[in-house]
Amino acid sequence: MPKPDILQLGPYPAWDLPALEARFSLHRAFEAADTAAFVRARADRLRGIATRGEVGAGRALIDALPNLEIIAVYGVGTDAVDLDAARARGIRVTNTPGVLTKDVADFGVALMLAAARGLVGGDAWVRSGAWAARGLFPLQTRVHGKAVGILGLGRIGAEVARRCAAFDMDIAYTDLAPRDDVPDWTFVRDPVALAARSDVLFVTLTGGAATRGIVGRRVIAALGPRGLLVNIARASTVNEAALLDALESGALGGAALDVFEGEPALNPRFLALDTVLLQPHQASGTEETRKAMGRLVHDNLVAHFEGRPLPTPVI
Ligand code: 8YV
Repeated sequence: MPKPDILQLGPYPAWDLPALEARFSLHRAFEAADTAAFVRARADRLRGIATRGEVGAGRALIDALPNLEIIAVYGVGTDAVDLDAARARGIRVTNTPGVLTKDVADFGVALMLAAARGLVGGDAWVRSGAWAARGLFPLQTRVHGKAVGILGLGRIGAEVARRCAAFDMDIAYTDLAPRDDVPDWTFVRDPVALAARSDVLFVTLTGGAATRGIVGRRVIAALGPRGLLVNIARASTVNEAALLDALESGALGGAALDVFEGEPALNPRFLALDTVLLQPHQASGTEETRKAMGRLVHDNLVAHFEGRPLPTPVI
Protein backbone atom coordinates (compact mmCIF):
# COMPACT_ATOMS: atom_id res chain seq x y z
CA MET A 1 0.00 0.00 0.00
CA PRO A 2 1.50 3.39 -0.93
CA LYS A 3 1.71 5.83 1.94
CA PRO A 4 -0.94 8.60 1.86
CA ASP A 5 0.51 11.95 0.81
CA ILE A 6 0.19 14.66 3.46
CA LEU A 7 0.91 18.36 3.03
CA GLN A 8 2.76 19.62 6.09
CA LEU A 9 2.18 23.36 6.48
CA GLY A 10 4.46 24.11 9.42
CA PRO A 11 7.40 22.52 11.21
CA TYR A 12 7.01 19.94 13.98
CA PRO A 13 9.65 18.92 16.50
CA ALA A 14 12.06 16.24 15.22
CA TRP A 15 10.60 13.63 17.61
CA ASP A 16 7.30 13.67 15.71
CA LEU A 17 8.79 12.81 12.35
CA PRO A 18 9.74 9.09 12.56
CA ALA A 19 6.20 7.99 13.46
CA LEU A 20 4.64 10.28 10.84
CA GLU A 21 7.10 9.32 8.12
CA ALA A 22 6.57 5.62 8.83
CA ARG A 23 2.93 5.98 7.77
CA PHE A 24 2.82 8.97 5.41
CA SER A 25 4.70 10.75 2.66
CA LEU A 26 5.15 14.22 4.11
CA HIS A 27 5.40 17.17 1.73
CA ARG A 28 6.96 20.06 3.62
CA ALA A 29 5.37 23.15 2.11
CA PHE A 30 7.02 25.45 4.64
CA GLU A 31 10.46 24.58 3.26
CA ALA A 32 9.52 25.41 -0.34
CA ALA A 33 10.67 28.67 -1.90
CA ASP A 34 7.38 28.99 -3.78
CA THR A 35 4.60 27.45 -1.68
CA ALA A 36 1.89 27.84 -4.32
CA ALA A 37 3.99 26.11 -6.99
CA PHE A 38 4.93 23.39 -4.50
CA VAL A 39 1.26 22.70 -3.74
CA ARG A 40 0.26 22.84 -7.43
CA ALA A 41 2.90 20.31 -8.39
CA ARG A 42 1.44 17.61 -6.12
CA ALA A 43 -2.17 18.80 -5.71
CA ASP A 44 -3.82 15.63 -7.05
CA ARG A 45 -1.86 13.33 -4.76
CA LEU A 46 -2.45 15.13 -1.48
CA ARG A 47 -5.04 13.44 0.75
CA GLY A 48 -4.29 15.20 4.01
CA ILE A 49 -2.99 18.40 5.54
CA ALA A 50 -1.02 18.50 8.79
CA THR A 51 -0.90 22.04 10.08
CA ARG A 52 -0.43 24.15 13.21
CA GLY A 53 -3.00 26.15 15.14
CA GLU A 54 -1.73 29.46 13.87
CA VAL A 55 -0.99 28.41 10.26
CA GLY A 56 -3.88 28.83 7.87
CA ALA A 57 -5.62 26.24 5.74
CA GLY A 58 -8.02 28.57 4.00
CA ARG A 59 -10.55 28.04 1.25
CA ALA A 60 -8.07 28.64 -1.59
CA LEU A 61 -5.81 25.83 -0.37
CA ILE A 62 -8.73 23.47 0.30
CA ASP A 63 -10.17 24.20 -3.15
CA ALA A 64 -6.78 23.53 -4.75
CA LEU A 65 -6.65 19.96 -3.40
CA PRO A 66 -9.32 17.83 -5.14
CA ASN A 67 -8.53 14.67 -3.17
CA LEU A 68 -8.20 16.20 0.27
CA GLU A 69 -9.83 14.06 3.00
CA ILE A 70 -8.54 15.33 6.33
CA ILE A 71 -6.91 18.36 7.97
CA ALA A 72 -5.11 17.57 11.24
CA VAL A 73 -4.38 20.66 13.34
CA TYR A 74 -1.47 20.64 15.81
CA GLY A 75 -3.26 22.88 18.30
CA VAL A 76 -6.69 23.31 19.83
CA GLY A 77 -7.70 26.40 17.85
CA THR A 78 -9.13 25.71 14.40
CA ASP A 79 -9.84 29.33 13.47
CA ALA A 80 -7.11 29.25 10.81
CA VAL A 81 -8.92 26.45 8.97
CA ASP A 82 -11.91 27.30 6.79
CA LEU A 83 -14.32 24.88 8.45
CA ASP A 84 -17.19 25.80 6.11
CA ALA A 85 -15.09 24.96 3.07
CA ALA A 86 -14.03 21.68 4.67
CA ARG A 87 -17.57 20.78 5.76
CA ALA A 88 -18.95 21.46 2.29
CA ARG A 89 -16.54 18.89 0.85
CA GLY A 90 -16.93 16.34 3.66
CA ILE A 91 -13.31 16.89 4.68
CA ARG A 92 -12.60 15.84 8.27
CA VAL A 93 -10.82 18.26 10.64
CA THR A 94 -9.11 17.27 13.90
CA ASN A 95 -7.35 19.24 16.64
CA THR A 96 -5.48 18.55 19.89
CA PRO A 97 -7.78 19.52 22.78
CA GLY A 98 -7.24 18.60 26.40
CA VAL A 99 -3.54 17.83 26.31
CA LEU A 100 -2.50 21.49 26.27
CA THR A 101 -5.13 22.97 28.61
CA LYS A 102 -3.10 23.05 31.82
CA ASP A 103 0.10 24.29 30.23
CA VAL A 104 -1.74 27.18 28.61
CA ALA A 105 -3.44 28.01 31.92
CA ASP A 106 -0.11 27.82 33.80
CA PHE A 107 1.39 30.17 31.26
CA GLY A 108 -1.48 32.64 31.54
CA VAL A 109 -1.06 32.82 35.30
CA ALA A 110 2.69 33.14 34.87
CA LEU A 111 2.09 36.11 32.57
CA MET A 112 -0.19 37.73 35.15
CA LEU A 113 2.34 37.29 37.93
CA ALA A 114 5.29 38.33 35.80
CA ALA A 115 3.58 41.45 34.51
CA ALA A 116 2.11 42.54 37.85
CA ARG A 117 5.26 41.87 39.85
CA GLY A 118 7.77 43.13 37.26
CA LEU A 119 9.76 39.90 36.90
CA VAL A 120 11.28 40.73 33.53
CA GLY A 121 12.18 44.27 34.56
CA GLY A 122 13.53 42.98 37.88
CA ASP A 123 15.81 40.55 36.11
CA ALA A 124 17.10 43.34 33.87
CA TRP A 125 17.57 45.55 36.96
CA VAL A 126 19.92 42.97 38.46
CA ARG A 127 21.78 42.08 35.26
CA SER A 128 22.37 45.67 34.20
CA GLY A 129 23.84 46.67 37.54
CA ALA A 130 20.98 49.09 38.17
CA TRP A 131 20.36 47.48 41.58
CA ALA A 132 23.79 48.53 42.81
CA ALA A 133 23.89 51.81 40.87
CA ARG A 134 20.33 53.08 41.29
CA GLY A 135 19.01 51.24 44.31
CA LEU A 136 15.73 49.55 44.93
CA PHE A 137 13.50 48.36 42.08
CA PRO A 138 10.27 50.38 41.68
CA LEU A 139 7.33 48.97 43.63
CA GLN A 140 4.95 46.72 41.71
CA THR A 141 1.30 45.66 41.96
CA ARG A 142 -0.21 42.97 44.22
CA VAL A 143 -2.00 40.02 42.61
CA HIS A 144 -3.59 37.98 45.41
CA GLY A 145 -7.05 39.07 46.44
CA LYS A 146 -7.65 41.12 43.30
CA ALA A 147 -10.58 40.77 40.91
CA VAL A 148 -10.02 38.66 37.84
CA GLY A 149 -12.24 38.43 34.77
CA ILE A 150 -12.17 35.40 32.48
CA LEU A 151 -13.43 36.15 29.00
CA GLY A 152 -14.54 32.70 27.81
CA LEU A 153 -14.89 29.96 30.41
CA GLY A 154 -13.96 26.99 28.25
CA ARG A 155 -11.45 24.34 29.22
CA ILE A 156 -8.54 26.79 29.38
CA GLY A 157 -10.52 29.60 30.99
CA ALA A 158 -11.75 27.28 33.75
CA GLU A 159 -8.19 26.12 34.50
CA VAL A 160 -7.04 29.75 34.67
CA ALA A 161 -9.89 30.50 37.08
CA ARG A 162 -9.04 27.49 39.26
CA ARG A 163 -5.45 28.71 39.55
CA CYS A 164 -6.58 32.26 40.33
CA ALA A 165 -8.80 30.88 43.09
CA ALA A 166 -5.63 29.65 44.78
CA PHE A 167 -4.48 33.29 44.83
CA ASP A 168 -7.69 34.25 46.68
CA MET A 169 -8.85 36.22 43.66
CA ASP A 170 -12.46 37.27 43.16
CA ILE A 171 -13.41 35.42 39.97
CA ALA A 172 -15.95 36.46 37.35
CA TYR A 173 -16.45 35.24 33.81
CA THR A 174 -18.40 35.71 30.64
CA ASP A 175 -19.50 32.81 28.53
CA LEU A 176 -22.46 31.98 26.33
CA ALA A 177 -24.48 31.23 29.48
CA PRO A 178 -23.87 30.97 33.23
CA ARG A 179 -22.46 27.62 34.33
CA ASP A 180 -24.12 25.86 37.23
CA ASP A 181 -21.02 23.87 38.19
CA VAL A 182 -18.99 26.93 39.34
CA PRO A 183 -21.11 28.56 42.07
CA ASP A 184 -18.19 30.53 43.53
CA TRP A 185 -17.51 32.35 40.27
CA THR A 186 -19.69 35.26 39.17
CA PHE A 187 -21.27 35.23 35.72
CA VAL A 188 -21.23 38.63 34.01
CA ARG A 189 -22.82 38.56 30.60
CA ASP A 190 -21.40 41.78 29.18
CA PRO A 191 -17.63 41.90 28.47
CA VAL A 192 -17.56 45.65 29.23
CA ALA A 193 -19.14 45.06 32.66
CA LEU A 194 -16.71 42.18 33.25
CA ALA A 195 -13.74 44.41 32.42
CA ALA A 196 -15.09 47.21 34.65
CA ARG A 197 -15.05 44.93 37.72
CA SER A 198 -11.67 43.33 36.90
CA ASP A 199 -8.10 44.20 37.86
CA VAL A 200 -6.87 41.47 35.51
CA LEU A 201 -8.77 40.38 32.39
CA PHE A 202 -7.82 37.05 30.77
CA VAL A 203 -8.79 36.36 27.18
CA THR A 204 -9.44 32.63 26.82
CA LEU A 205 -11.89 32.75 23.93
CA THR A 206 -11.75 30.64 20.80
CA GLY A 207 -10.72 32.62 17.76
CA GLY A 208 -12.86 33.18 14.68
CA ALA A 209 -15.61 35.40 13.37
CA ALA A 210 -17.82 35.10 16.47
CA THR A 211 -15.19 36.52 18.82
CA ARG A 212 -13.41 38.97 16.53
CA GLY A 213 -12.64 42.24 18.30
CA ILE A 214 -14.62 41.41 21.47
CA VAL A 215 -11.89 43.19 23.40
CA GLY A 216 -12.58 46.53 21.76
CA ARG A 217 -12.25 50.15 22.84
CA ARG A 218 -15.03 49.95 25.44
CA VAL A 219 -13.70 46.82 27.12
CA ILE A 220 -10.20 48.27 27.21
CA ALA A 221 -11.44 51.60 28.61
CA ALA A 222 -13.44 49.74 31.27
CA LEU A 223 -10.39 47.73 32.35
CA GLY A 224 -8.73 51.08 32.87
CA PRO A 225 -5.41 52.66 33.80
CA ARG A 226 -4.63 50.13 36.55
CA GLY A 227 -5.96 47.11 34.66
CA LEU A 228 -3.94 44.29 33.10
CA LEU A 229 -5.01 42.43 29.94
CA VAL A 230 -3.64 38.90 29.48
CA ASN A 231 -4.19 37.32 26.05
CA ILE A 232 -3.38 33.62 25.67
CA ALA A 233 -6.06 33.04 23.02
CA ARG A 234 -5.96 34.64 19.58
CA ALA A 235 -4.97 38.17 18.59
CA SER A 236 -8.16 38.45 16.54
CA THR A 237 -10.20 38.68 19.76
CA VAL A 238 -8.59 42.05 20.54
CA ASN A 239 -8.78 45.32 18.62
CA GLU A 240 -5.02 45.73 18.49
CA ALA A 241 -5.10 49.37 17.37
CA ALA A 242 -7.34 50.23 20.33
CA LEU A 243 -5.05 48.27 22.64
CA LEU A 244 -1.96 50.11 21.44
CA ASP A 245 -3.67 53.50 21.71
CA ALA A 246 -4.76 52.74 25.28
CA LEU A 247 -1.34 51.48 26.33
CA GLU A 248 0.39 54.50 24.81
CA SER A 249 -1.93 56.98 26.47
CA GLY A 250 -1.95 55.17 29.81
CA ALA A 251 -5.69 54.51 29.52
CA LEU A 252 -4.82 50.83 30.05
CA GLY A 253 -2.36 49.86 32.76
CA GLY A 254 -0.63 46.98 31.00
CA ALA A 255 -0.87 43.91 28.81
CA ALA A 256 0.76 40.50 28.74
CA LEU A 257 0.43 39.03 25.28
CA ASP A 258 1.29 35.67 23.74
CA VAL A 259 -0.45 36.36 20.41
CA PHE A 260 -0.28 39.17 17.84
CA GLU A 261 -1.94 40.21 14.60
CA GLY A 262 0.28 38.96 11.78
CA GLU A 263 2.58 37.02 14.12
CA PRO A 264 5.47 36.29 14.13
CA ALA A 265 5.79 39.87 12.89
CA LEU A 266 4.32 42.36 15.32
CA ASN A 267 3.40 46.00 15.34
CA PRO A 268 6.61 47.87 16.29
CA ARG A 269 4.56 50.15 18.56
CA PHE A 270 4.53 47.27 21.07
CA LEU A 271 8.32 47.35 21.31
CA ALA A 272 8.38 50.94 22.54
CA LEU A 273 6.10 50.18 25.51
CA ASP A 274 7.39 49.18 28.92
CA THR A 275 3.89 48.30 30.14
CA VAL A 276 3.67 45.21 27.93
CA LEU A 277 5.09 41.74 28.39
CA LEU A 278 5.60 40.12 24.98
CA GLN A 279 5.80 36.36 24.38
CA PRO A 280 6.29 34.34 21.16
CA HIS A 281 3.02 32.33 21.14
CA GLN A 282 4.44 29.74 23.46
CA ALA A 283 1.67 29.05 26.00
CA SER A 284 1.43 25.38 25.00
CA GLY A 285 5.16 25.12 24.41
CA THR A 286 6.40 22.49 26.83
CA GLU A 287 8.08 19.31 25.67
CA GLU A 288 5.47 17.22 27.45
CA THR A 289 2.49 18.93 25.83
CA ARG A 290 4.02 19.25 22.39
CA LYS A 291 4.79 15.49 22.42
CA ALA A 292 1.16 14.79 23.29
CA MET A 293 -0.02 17.17 20.55
CA GLY A 294 2.25 15.48 17.99
CA ARG A 295 0.91 12.06 19.00
CA LEU A 296 -2.67 13.25 18.52
CA VAL A 297 -1.93 14.61 15.04
CA HIS A 298 -0.39 11.24 14.16
CA ASP A 299 -3.18 9.20 15.76
CA ASN A 300 -5.92 11.17 14.03
CA LEU A 301 -4.30 10.79 10.62
CA VAL A 302 -3.67 7.06 11.12
CA ALA A 303 -7.22 6.47 12.38
CA HIS A 304 -8.65 8.26 9.36
CA PHE A 305 -6.67 6.31 6.81
CA GLU A 306 -7.44 3.03 8.59
CA GLY A 307 -11.14 3.86 8.56
CA ARG A 308 -11.39 4.02 12.36
CA PRO A 309 -13.16 6.72 14.44
CA LEU A 310 -11.06 9.85 14.86
CA PRO A 311 -9.71 10.36 18.42
CA THR A 312 -10.36 14.13 18.47
CA PRO A 313 -12.60 15.24 15.60
CA VAL A 314 -13.78 18.82 15.10
CA ILE A 315 -15.91 17.92 12.07
C1 8YV B 1 0.14 26.26 19.51
C2 8YV B 1 -2.26 27.10 19.62
O1 8YV B 1 1.11 27.19 19.83
O2 8YV B 1 -3.47 25.27 20.40
C3 8YV B 1 -3.48 26.29 19.71
O3 8YV B 1 -4.48 26.65 19.12
O4 8YV B 1 -2.26 28.15 19.07
C4 8YV B 1 -1.04 26.62 20.28
O5 8YV B 1 -1.23 25.56 21.13
C5 8YV B 1 0.10 26.09 18.08
O6 8YV B 1 -1.01 25.50 17.57
C6 8YV B 1 1.33 25.33 17.67
O7 8YV B 1 1.49 25.48 16.38
